Amino acid sequence: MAFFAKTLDKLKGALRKTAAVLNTDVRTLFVPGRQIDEPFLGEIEERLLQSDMGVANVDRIVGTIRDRWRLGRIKNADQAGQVIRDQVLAMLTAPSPPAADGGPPPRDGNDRELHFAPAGPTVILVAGINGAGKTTSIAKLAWLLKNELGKKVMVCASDTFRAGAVHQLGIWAERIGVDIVRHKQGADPAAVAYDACEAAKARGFDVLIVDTAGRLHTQDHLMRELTKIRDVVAKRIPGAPHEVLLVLDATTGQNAVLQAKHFGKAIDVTGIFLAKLDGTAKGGVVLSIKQQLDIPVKFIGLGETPQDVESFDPERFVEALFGASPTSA
Ligand SMILES: Nc1nc2c(ncn2[C@@H]2O[C@H](COP(=O)(O)OP(=O)(O)O)[C@@H](O)[C@H]2O)c(=O)[nH]1
Ligand SMILES: [Mg+2]
Repeated sequence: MAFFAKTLDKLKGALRKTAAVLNTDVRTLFVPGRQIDEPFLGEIEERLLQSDMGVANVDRIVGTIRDRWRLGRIKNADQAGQVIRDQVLAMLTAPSPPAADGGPPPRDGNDRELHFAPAGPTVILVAGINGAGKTTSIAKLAWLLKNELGKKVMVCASDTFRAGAVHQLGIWAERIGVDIVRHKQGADPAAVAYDACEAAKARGFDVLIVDTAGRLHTQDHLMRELTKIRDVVAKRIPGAPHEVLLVLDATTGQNAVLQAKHFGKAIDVTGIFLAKLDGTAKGGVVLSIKQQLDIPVKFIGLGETPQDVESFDPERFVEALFGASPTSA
């Protein structure tokens, strides 16, 4: 299926702060010829923790380096760097654990595809907390689907809560050249979604992307509102919503992981749009998401314009962070 990518330099630029923590700064430990010792392992551990990849992942990586060092299989800092790189890639692509009854995993954390309806409009429901980057990420998706896949895209302004939200989506829709269904601020968000579904069907749209108000999992009435929107689209369009994308703000690191846990309990999240990966040193959070939630990260946001987006690809991610594998060079 479609895979969207910018140049590797663009991705590298966006990830440079995370890379600085994970790699460049680690590299400063990597004085040529520096040998591995316990203080070195301590410094590595601290760096990795700073990237917000999560304690369990850090323990595993540092543990692997320590084991190989004690066995005499690796000796110097460069070899340790190679282990970090390989471990990060292995963790990001690890198969999902099987279900308790031995069946297939309930969700495939490596399924990074965007799933389309076999016929009729595909509905993508977008959720997240205030300011996570939902509306901007919708602009990105609309841009990609229209320009890269030639889809007929409609957006739905179901964030009727925040002042200016309908207007903000309207501006993006106009700039990108996609249709929008909107009511006034304060309108019932499910009613807007209802109208959007009818319009998308009647007018033969390929994709309908539904913006929603920011909410916290603790706001029961707002979580119910979200499930109401989901139920409305499910009744109007078979199989909808085909994707429920949770937008997370990468700059919030471990907090983003917590939010995802809570949202995941309230609504069946099919994928994560990890926004604001540019300009944060907490890019290691993709590892936490993988390890703690196993919800696939499908897209990453790399800036504020609709073009600043790409599909998440673990190999590209690792290459952007650590450079090409020295063994393959
Ligand atoms: N640097 C950067 N900023 C982003 C990204 N995505 C969203 N933003 C900014 O985050 C802020 C909140 O975005 P918005 O889409 O309004 O969030 P919403 O409340 O979840 O709809 C805005 O200033 C956006 O420009 C991203 O990928 N990178
Ligand atoms: Mg918004």
